[in-house]
Amino acid sequence: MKFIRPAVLNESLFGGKGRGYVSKIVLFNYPVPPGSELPREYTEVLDQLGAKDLQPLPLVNGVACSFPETRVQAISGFQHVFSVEEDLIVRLQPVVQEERLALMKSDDQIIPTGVARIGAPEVWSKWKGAGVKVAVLDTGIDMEHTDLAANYRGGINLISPGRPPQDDNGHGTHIAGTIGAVDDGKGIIGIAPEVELYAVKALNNRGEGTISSIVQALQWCMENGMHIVNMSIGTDTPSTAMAQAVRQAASHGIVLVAAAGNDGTRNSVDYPAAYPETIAVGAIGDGNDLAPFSSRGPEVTVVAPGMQVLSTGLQGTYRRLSGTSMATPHVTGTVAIMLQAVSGLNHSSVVKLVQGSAERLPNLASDQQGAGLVRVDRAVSKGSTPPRPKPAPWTWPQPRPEKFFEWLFGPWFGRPSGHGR
Ligand SMILES: [Ca+2]
Repeated sequence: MKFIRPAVLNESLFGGKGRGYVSKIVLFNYPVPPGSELPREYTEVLDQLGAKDLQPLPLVNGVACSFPETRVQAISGFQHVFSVEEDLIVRLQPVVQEERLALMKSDDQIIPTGVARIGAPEVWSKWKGAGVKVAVLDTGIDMEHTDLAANYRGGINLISPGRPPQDDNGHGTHIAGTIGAVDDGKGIIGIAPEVELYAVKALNNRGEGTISSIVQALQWCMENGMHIVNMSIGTDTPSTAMAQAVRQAASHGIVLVAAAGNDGTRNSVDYPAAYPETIAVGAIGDGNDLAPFSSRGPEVTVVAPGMQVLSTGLQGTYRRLSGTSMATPHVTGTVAIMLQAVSGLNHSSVVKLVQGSAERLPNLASDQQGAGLVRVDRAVSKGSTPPRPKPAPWTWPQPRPEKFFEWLFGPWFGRPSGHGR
């Protein structure tokens, strides 16, 4: 289970909203304007029902709030209300810690095996992701880590508003390292070592956030011009609010990359990965076999290395973690390189290029691997090849009518023989 009933959760998560209250997301039929003011028709409805802790969610024409449990049934009967859902908990995809700390030599830089496996070193002479903005929607980023600081550009903390989005869990920092650890001759190197990293902290120190914090995170990404959002998070319950937020972000041109999930069974791809607008990423091991925990289903877009992935940890450390969470940033880094290297890409052509350049693995079914193993080297060369001009379709010669007989019988009647006499 990846969620708990919010009545219990919100008390533990955000300091308590009072007993007998439940957290809901109410979506309206008409827009909720940006800013803190809600239209009067909406506040009247919410006031009548005793709602409190209102948080507007303009991206989805909604509001997150808590209601007295006794009144909650009445909401959906009101005019203007499109839908009501629980503000469920969304978690980071659980990880398996293989080894607490990886010991690193101080004068050597390691290329993690997954980074090498997808062909990143082959493109670094030309492309390192410069100018591409990547949001890590997660527990934050350790912005002081020596392998990340140079690429860190800012972010937002939705758990403790006003405070920097410093990672207090370690999950987001590990993901940031795979995407964009710097090429400084020390530690590790990420797939796109000159990318611009942004921390969008929507999960607390236990790796828990809510649907409403994910919606707010995506809104921030749209307002701040992010090109790609890495979402190594999930829930097994669909949400109208999250689906709408994902659709809005994608139609805005943002590429969303999400972890398929760690349930390891058939038809178990989590949301948001299961939404058609996201690139859903499964995990393989060091060989070409599927990681046993990797969720399967028709929604899987591609796979990437996700076992014992070496990357950055808190307080300047390095550690190895396993999970589809760790596979996902391999695809995010790949998309960052693609956006720098291949001109004229839009949301749908990015997804097609990721699929079209993937390496199909011989022993895996398509619900396990999608289009195959993501390959940044192939994506870049396939994407940069100018399209071959199409041969003109062959047609019958069209003689003018007065020349028809000459054209038809010319070889036999009256046409100069053309042999130079
Ligand atoms: Ca480094």
